[in-house]
Amino acid sequence: MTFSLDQAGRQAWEWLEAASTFSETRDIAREGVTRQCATREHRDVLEALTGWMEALGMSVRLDNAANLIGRHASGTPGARTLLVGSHQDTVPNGGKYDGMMGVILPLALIKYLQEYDIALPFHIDVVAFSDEEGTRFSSTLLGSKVLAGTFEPEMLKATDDEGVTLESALKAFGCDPARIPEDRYRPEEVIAFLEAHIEQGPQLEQASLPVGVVSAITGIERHQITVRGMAGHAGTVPMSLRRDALVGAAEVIRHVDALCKGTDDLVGVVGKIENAPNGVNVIPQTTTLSIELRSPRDEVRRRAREQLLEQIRVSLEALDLTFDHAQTYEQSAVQCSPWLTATLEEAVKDSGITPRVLFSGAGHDGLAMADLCDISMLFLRCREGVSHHPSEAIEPEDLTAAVEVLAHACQRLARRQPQA
Ligand code: HGY
Ligand code: MN
Ligand code: MN
Repeated sequence: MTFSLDQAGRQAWEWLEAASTFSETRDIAREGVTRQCATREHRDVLEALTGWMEALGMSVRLDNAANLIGRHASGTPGARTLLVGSHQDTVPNGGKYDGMMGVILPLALIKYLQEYDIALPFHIDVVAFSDEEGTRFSSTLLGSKVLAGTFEPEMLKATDDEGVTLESALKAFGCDPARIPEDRYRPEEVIAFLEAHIEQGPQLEQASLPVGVVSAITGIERHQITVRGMAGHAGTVPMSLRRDALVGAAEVIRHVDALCKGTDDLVGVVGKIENAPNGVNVIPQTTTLSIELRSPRDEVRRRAREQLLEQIRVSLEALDLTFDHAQTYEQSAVQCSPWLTATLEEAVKDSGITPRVLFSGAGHDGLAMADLCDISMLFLRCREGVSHHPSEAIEPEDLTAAVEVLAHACQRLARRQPQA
């Protein structure tokens, strides 16, 4: 009984359904999936992945940043490695496919390659990165930075909402964070990094295409602003004397929205806000909010940052409010490698699909992996472009198409390898 591409697609679907059950939230349909770095849910999903990988004859290891790495070994002496994979973690109440689909699809591919005795002159390492979203520890791209050798040790001091440090969480997970530097890959051993991921946008669905190929990944920066005013009795302080931090925060939010709506190639959001003392009858004293700016052009994003900070300063001064500002993250935009993107385009054509090249407004592990090796991405259509939401959905048959494209891509990569 052969294992057809359709069966590979169905196998991926079943594995994804099973993986989605490892979630803090129980009612997945209504609440989505919540699985954060170095948690019980993370451990449980790695246990399942390990079982599926070992059943495929893969060797499996956990590195010191809780990345799970399964190797489909090549018999070619001195073989280099094709890295594939994505992140196991989700945003709170996220979808079933953002991240995990990029881990599962390569497993279905490997099962298909084995069934048809398609031997490759390179190893395939499938990686479930421990943390990409950075939800628990504000440690965006933690897992991929470790493999790329760009992990900053001070990240280990980051704490979650309960004050648990990343370092202690990794130790409790069975890792030795002090040895993280040993987990980097050496550039000379790696052919490239390929990530399959849902588009998280509407273009492929609008074009009625199951897959697309990525040309570049957006640059991202994040800031934290704390607006400081003066708490007081909401009934007795005259309006003209109030120093209301939340009114100041409203000005910040308005500036972010107006600037991004008025600037091409720029998007932004105030995603998190904390207000204190947050009493129904108390004038707010401090309001802390996150600001995120994204652009495919770093100079646009940086110019917008300067404009925004000046607008915030002027507005808060006029309200007799002070503020603290810290930039908490910056990641430059990354171009995918043209040769690898072209290889994926050819593989899409080999699969009988019209190639579509698109830009990613979402960040991905490729942003970090680009410091190690050439990268590119295969996007899959997602329903109405919805992501970071419980209703994130894909078409099962698109998994079949993606396995076929990845199989053609591997065979094209094999033909490119120098003969041993
Ligand atoms: O934020 C992003 O774009 C990604 O989902 N981490
Ligand atoms: Mn995401
Ligand atoms: Mn993602």
